[in-house]
Amino acid sequence: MRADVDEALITRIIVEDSLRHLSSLTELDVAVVGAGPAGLTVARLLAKRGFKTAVFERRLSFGGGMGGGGMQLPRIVVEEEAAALLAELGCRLSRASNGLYVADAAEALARLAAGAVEAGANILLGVSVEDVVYRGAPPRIVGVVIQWSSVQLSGLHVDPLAFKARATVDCTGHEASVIAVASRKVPGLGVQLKGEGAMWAGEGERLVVERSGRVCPGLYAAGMSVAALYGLPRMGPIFGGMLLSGRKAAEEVARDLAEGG
Ligand code: 48F
Repeated sequence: MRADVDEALITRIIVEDSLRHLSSLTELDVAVVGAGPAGLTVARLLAKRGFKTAVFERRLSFGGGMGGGGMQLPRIVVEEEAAALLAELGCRLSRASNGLYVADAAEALARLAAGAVEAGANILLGVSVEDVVYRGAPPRIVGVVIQWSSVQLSGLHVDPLAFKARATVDCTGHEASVIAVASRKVPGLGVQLKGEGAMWAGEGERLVVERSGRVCPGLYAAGMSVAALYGLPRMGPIFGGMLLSGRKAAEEVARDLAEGG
């Protein structure tokens, strides 16, 4: 190990490379907000199709609610159709019963994150989306306003930066925080956030997939933000709906972008 590594050089490498990287992302095809199971799936599938994709994640870690398994028991459950999505990433699953499969929560989120990165998605950790960028009447969402999460937590007033995107996908889970801010600050979108319903796992899984996709021009939803938007039942620690919702939203985004939307 070399003992003469220069501190200023380390700083310069980090600053120059980070700025180059961030500059290259200011005009995206797809901005995914939230690196939970839905967001990582959306990002992987769209990056794989060649769309320039970035994921903005408020925390310094991947996985959203997946790491917590079921009340911190380190297992998640998925239905057969979604098990295939994890299996294609190399995730080990065991058949349980009634068409359900069980996987290790940490392994599942690690595979989802690695899959997104390998597909070419850029994941930015510690970055919160606090607002949207819009244009026109009727309005269209054309990007996200971001801030370091640490600055948000500090309470300091620091003006944020904006990244443009042809499509923004709210994958922020139970909060639906992008949809919440868009509905509040751009009333012309006509979007109303209902808040998620109480638990009914099977119905929640079915409906969350069915309703995933376009919310209004430029804005899409996947995962629990769909349940929050439309008042659908929650489903707890079964994650197949999150993966299949991500796939459905990715397909809609890809179709709209291919049509020039
Ligand atoms: O909560 P989360 O895992 O959402 P999801 O992908 O999956 C939901 C399940 O985990 C579970 C469930 C169903 O099985 O009920 O809860 O829909 O991941 C959401 C991620 O978004 C981040 C948050 O830190 C989390 O990692 N996030 C939330 N708001 C913002 C954000 C924001 N404004 N900016 C950036 N990241």
